[in-house]
Amino acid sequence: MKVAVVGATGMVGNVMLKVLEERNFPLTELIPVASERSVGKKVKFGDKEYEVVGLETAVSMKPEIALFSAGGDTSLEWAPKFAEAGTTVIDNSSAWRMNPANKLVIPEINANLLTKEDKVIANPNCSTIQLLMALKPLHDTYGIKRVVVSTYQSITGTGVKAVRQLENEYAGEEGEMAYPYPIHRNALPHCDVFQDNGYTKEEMKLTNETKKILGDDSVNVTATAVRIPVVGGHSESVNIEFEKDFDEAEVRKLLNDFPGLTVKDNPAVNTYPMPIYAEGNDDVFVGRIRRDYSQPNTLNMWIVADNLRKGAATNAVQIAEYLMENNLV
Ligand code: A2P
Ligand code: 11C
Repeated sequence: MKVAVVGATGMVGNVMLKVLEERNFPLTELIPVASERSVGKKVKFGDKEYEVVGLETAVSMKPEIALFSAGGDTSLEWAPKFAEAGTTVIDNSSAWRMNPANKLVIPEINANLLTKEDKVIANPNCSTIQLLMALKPLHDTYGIKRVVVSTYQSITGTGVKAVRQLENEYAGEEGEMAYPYPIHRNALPHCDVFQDNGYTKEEMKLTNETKKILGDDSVNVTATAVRIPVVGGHSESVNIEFEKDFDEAEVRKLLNDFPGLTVKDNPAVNTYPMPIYAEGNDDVFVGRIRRDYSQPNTLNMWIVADNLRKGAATNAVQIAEYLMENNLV
């Protein structure tokens, strides 16, 4: 299988290469792709080095699969060109996610929707993926009415520029700003851009992508997305109101039995998920599971995942694996 990684020199692209290697993805050829600035640079993969090529060259090499993480504009312009050449694109940007013609896929939840005709497949937003991994088994059992989620998001979600901003501020040095305010010793209730309705685009991704992935417009999500000076993962405080009442022990079992989810929850010994432990893991971690006594049929929990892994690279590679295993490319 010939695979292109578009954005191979970036934060997510780097992790895509690592995940492809770790999971022994059956590559016959790797095509690392980046902007013209990076053409000719070398990228290490296994014990080999590969030369970065530009987009035009990559299309002409006709890879079977292209994993894209080079921003929405690059995806909008180039995903159709790859698709036209017969390549199946798995796109990590927000460009195609809400387009009715494109599938929005978390393999554990809805990979069964994929067909050979899907040439541009969207990878959901990182904060949506980890939320939905925990919501899905509970929605199937108790029916979700409403979710209130507050996120605590890693600066790595913004990219290399944000990591540099924090490093500069930590060192007391001046530098380029990724955010409108300092991020060191701060919390910004602001991820992605503000929309006319007063919510940020990141918050609306949580609302809209959830309905599409669950295939259920009746699930209401309201979100506040916050950037904090953390690397390693996104955390989410989640309050869920169900149609039916639940049993707490059953909730834990449903979560633990769901592939890719790990329950880490033992307050007696201070066990709960945290980004420093989620970092580098492909699983989504759930803890602080407890009934909300302020209203019926309502649960609180805390969800943490490495946003560059299950939130981006791992989910994309899992989609590629599914396509391959089911002869869809
Ligand atoms: P480059 O390193 O050449 O700029 P991040 O999100 O970490 O900033 O990474 C973005 C990734 O997307 C990088 O690999 C970057 O390549 C790539 N990229 C950005 N703009 C383009 C473009 N116009 N064409 C191709 N790749 C791009
Ligand atoms: C963040 N979720 O942490 C973003 C990063 O829509 O794919 C990815 C943005 C997106 O800010």
